Amino acid sequence: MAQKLNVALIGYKFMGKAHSNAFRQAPVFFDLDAEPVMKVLVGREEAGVKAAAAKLGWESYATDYREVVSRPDIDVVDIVTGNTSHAEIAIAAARAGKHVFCEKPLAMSVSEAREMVQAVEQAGVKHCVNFNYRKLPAIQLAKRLIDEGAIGRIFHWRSVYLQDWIVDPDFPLVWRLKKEDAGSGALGDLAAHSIDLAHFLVGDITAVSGLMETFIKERPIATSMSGLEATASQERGPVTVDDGTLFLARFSNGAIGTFEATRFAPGHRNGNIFEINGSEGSLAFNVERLNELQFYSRRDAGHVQGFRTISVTEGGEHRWVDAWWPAGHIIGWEHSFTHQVVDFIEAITQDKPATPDFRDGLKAQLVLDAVERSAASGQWVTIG
Ligand code: SOE
Repeated sequence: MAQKLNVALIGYKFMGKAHSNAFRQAPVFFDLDAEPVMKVLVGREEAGVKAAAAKLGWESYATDYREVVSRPDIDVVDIVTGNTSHAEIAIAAARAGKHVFCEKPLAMSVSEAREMVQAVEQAGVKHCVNFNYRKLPAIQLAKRLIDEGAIGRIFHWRSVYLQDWIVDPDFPLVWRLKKEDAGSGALGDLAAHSIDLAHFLVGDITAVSGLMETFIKERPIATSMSGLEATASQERGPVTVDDGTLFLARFSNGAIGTFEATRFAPGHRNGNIFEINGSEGSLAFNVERLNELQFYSRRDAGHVQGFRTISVTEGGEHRWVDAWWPAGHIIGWEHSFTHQVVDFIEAITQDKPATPDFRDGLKAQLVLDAVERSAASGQWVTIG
């Protein structure tokens, strides 16, 4: 592994921890053509970024991303900042000739996402948006089964993405609940994942009819946030994003879909769940059981027909698992980030497109935008 790829990670909180872990694990478990070097961690607050760099294993830290993205020794810029700065940083990094890896949702708006696509394509750098659930072995198996025709012609996509971390009305008003900081709420944070999975597994979404609701209109203003925990002050402020969003969708191949995303589903911590029904069978998945894929085949003999649970842990059969543990020795949520890093490094070293890339990010952004417009107007919105 002669080649080295020096990485700069911009942002160091929840996602910073997940991405740092992925860069650390990737060369340990996978045989890569290039070694990612955790060169510099960037954050605006010096004490915080310094402590995070030491804890997460970065060689150094910096407080200004502008100086870092133009450094000649940096090859890859990974962006895990709040959504408002994705575009600015990604465009600066692309213009400086760096490969760009960015958290989801790609941008705050369709126009920002378009500018980002233009910048990376003009610069000729590799680009990737971290819709990490694609990088689970079960999702890759679902894709393979669909491509092999195992479920036939797809009729239905049915997804729910259920969380409950803000159901308490006194949960603080964190950045994720402010439109100016997050873009949208459950829609951009959660439904964006379902949209990307639907694009990957079913096909392009062409029209949507949406409904968005904010149940708790005001909350105590947050003073700090760590992961999905936060502390608050006495002062209150308005919630300006959706707490829950539902939408109907049409796909270009004739399939129809329903999507639900909410942070108000008590008991569901991270229920990224979907089912796909086709002429020959069905597939079902729940991220809280991410080592399993449910498959029903109409081709099975009648006396054994029923959903089967496939343990997606067989080396040689299921993607990426060879690199980890023997069959049945399950993997977790964080592994999807490592797989994304592995694929991104391969895209760079083998000069092939990364997946999902900024165009996929833009495609998801177009749907997010269409859902918001549809919810505001009460009309179906077509995606061009
Ligand atoms: C919080 O809602 C969150 O961490 C999202 O931001 C992630 O994208 C999702 O994968 C899990 O939940």
